Amino acid sequence: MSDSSGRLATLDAVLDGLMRRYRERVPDVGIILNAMVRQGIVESIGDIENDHIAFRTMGVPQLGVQSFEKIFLHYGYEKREHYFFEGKKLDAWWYSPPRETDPRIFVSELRVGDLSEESRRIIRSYTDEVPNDPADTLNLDNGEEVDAFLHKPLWRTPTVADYQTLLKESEYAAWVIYNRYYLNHFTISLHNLPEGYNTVADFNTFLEKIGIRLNTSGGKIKVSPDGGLLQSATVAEMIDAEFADGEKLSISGSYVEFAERKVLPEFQNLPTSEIKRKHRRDGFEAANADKIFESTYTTQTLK
Ligand code: OOG
Ligand code: NI
Repeated sequence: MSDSSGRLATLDAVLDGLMRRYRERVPDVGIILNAMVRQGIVESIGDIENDHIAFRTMGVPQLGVQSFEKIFLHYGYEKREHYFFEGKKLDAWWYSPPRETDPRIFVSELRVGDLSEESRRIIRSYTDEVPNDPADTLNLDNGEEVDAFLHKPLWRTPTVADYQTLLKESEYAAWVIYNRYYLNHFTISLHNLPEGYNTVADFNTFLEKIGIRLNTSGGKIKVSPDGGLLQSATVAEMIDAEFADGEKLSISGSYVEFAERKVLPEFQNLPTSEIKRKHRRDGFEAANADKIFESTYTTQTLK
C-alpha cells in the first residue's frame, strides 16, 4: 500500500500515536485542551488546529535530520527553509505538509562535531550503538512499525553522570540523549479561535489563569521581525526519569506551544470566511525559535 491515500492513512496513524504518547507524558496538554472545551473556546478537542509538531535529533552521520526526515518525506511532506542557531550549535529545517489540515513539522539537529571532545565522546558512545541509518530498513508503509520506532530506545539508557556532563555543555544534547524522538511539542493554532482567545496576548492571559507557566526567554510573546508570526510556549514539564542502574532524576520532558499567524498583506482585503492557511504567514522564525528551544532548559524549568 504505497499510493497517496494509503500513505496519508499511515501518516494519520503515525500522528495519532505521537499525540497519544505526548498527552500521557505532558499533563499540561490535557489541562489546556479540557479548559478550552470547558470555557467554550472550542466545541470539542477535535476542533483544535495543530500548527506544527517538533522533533530533536543528534547530528551524527547515520542519524540526525537526514535520517529522520525520510519518514515524513515518504508521507508527502516537503523540505523547506533551513535555520542555524550558532550559540546553541543547532541546525533546523521545517517541512510543509501534504494536506492543509496536517501539522507542519520542525526538525532540529545538534551539531555534535562542534561540541567538546568529552561531549562528543559521550554522545558517540551511545549513537555508535546504531550502526546504520535505521530509517533505511524501516517499512514506512507500516504505521505500527513506524510508531514503534519513534517510541523505542535507539541506544542504551543513559547514566545520570553522562546526562549531567552533557547538560553542562548543551541542554539540547542532554534532552535528546534521554528523550530521543518523543514529540518535543505540539502547537495550538490561535488565529481561528473566537475573539478574546485568537491572539497570543489574549491566550497567554487565559493560560496563566488556569495555572500554566510560560517560557519568559526573550519575553512571553515571541514576534517575528515582519510581525506575522507570534508564538508563546509553556515551560517543559519535569518527568521522573529512570536512568541506568535504576538511578532516578527529575528532568525536562516536553512542552506545548501556541502560534498566531497573521494574514499576509496581499490578502488583507479577503473576507474572513475565505481565509485559508495559505493566506497567512507561513514557516518559522529563527529568532523566535532560539527562545522557544529554552522551554526545556534549566534556565526556565528551574526558575
Ligand atoms: C524547537 C524550538 C523552535 C518553533 O516553533 O520555532 C520551535 C524545539 O524546542 O525543539 O518550536
Ligand atoms: Ni515550535
